[in-house]
Amino acid sequence: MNSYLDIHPEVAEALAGNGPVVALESTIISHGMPYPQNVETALRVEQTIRDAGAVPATIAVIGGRLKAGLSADEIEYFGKKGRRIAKASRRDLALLCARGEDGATTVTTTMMIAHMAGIRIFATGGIGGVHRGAETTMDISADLEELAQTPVMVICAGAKSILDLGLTLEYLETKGVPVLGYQTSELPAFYTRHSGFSVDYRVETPAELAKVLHTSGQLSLKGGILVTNPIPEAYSMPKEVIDAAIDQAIRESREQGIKGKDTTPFLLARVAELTGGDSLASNIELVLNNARLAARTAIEFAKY
Ligand code: PSU
Ligand code: MN
Repeated sequence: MNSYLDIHPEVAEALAGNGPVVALESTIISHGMPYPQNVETALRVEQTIRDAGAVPATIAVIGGRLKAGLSADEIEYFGKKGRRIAKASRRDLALLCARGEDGATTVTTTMMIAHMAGIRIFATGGIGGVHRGAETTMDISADLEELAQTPVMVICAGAKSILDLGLTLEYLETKGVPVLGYQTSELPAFYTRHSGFSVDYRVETPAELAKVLHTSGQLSLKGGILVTNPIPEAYSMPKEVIDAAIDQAIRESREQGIKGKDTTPFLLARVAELTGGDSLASNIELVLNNARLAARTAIEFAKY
């Protein structure tokens, strides 16, 4: 086993007994939501997974160690430090470990560390993708490359339209990543249930998701599987409101010359500010919803 990896005892015990485990990312805590809602949400997400009968493993880099499973104090630390913690993508891991530094794991690095630990299912809010204007900026999230090469099922609420959803789907197709819709044929767009784009396959139950993941392993396919789970109707936001905020945030990011790894956190924070507390409440609910589906899927997967 990787000598930089620390698996939390509760997680290690579950994995040793082939029990259900769900990985969670830490960038959503440090960069995705404001303090203290980020810490409250991270702890509620863990509790939701436990209540459903699975074990949560929040993933992060702390002092150069790759952590699969955090204590409540470590989650508090990430939430309080917020955007002062480095956002860690694939290119950053060796540097952070060599220097003994902290890093908040994105979808990319959470998938990597989950895979090192032997965790197959990961719940989050939204993934990175092909940004609008990528035909000139070439801003394409490393998340898509990781989905192409790491065999973890990522359960999200689709992608925000800060991205070009059509190009994101094209990229995933090129890379051989199946995009599944949970009880929907339409790709959900994070705050809203609708995007106008189709998913590759509609799946009805956690048992079916688990079977697809198991089968992918049986076939020795190297990549991941993307599951898109629409936000519950009661918490979804009016499309016009969210679209207007996203358009304004993108305009401001261009005016201010925001680039590279700062783009996504800038847009997320600005959209949240422009839409007030509404988008934060929706964001929290969709993450809880994804955690529940991931826990139920992990329980089905543990039967294989
Ligand atoms: N999209 C969201 N919420 C998030 C992220 C994206 O709706 O919190 C975070 C995730 O950690 C994701 C990362 O992996 O941003 C993508 O960043 P980039 O676009 O720089 O690859
Ligand atoms: Mn980028």
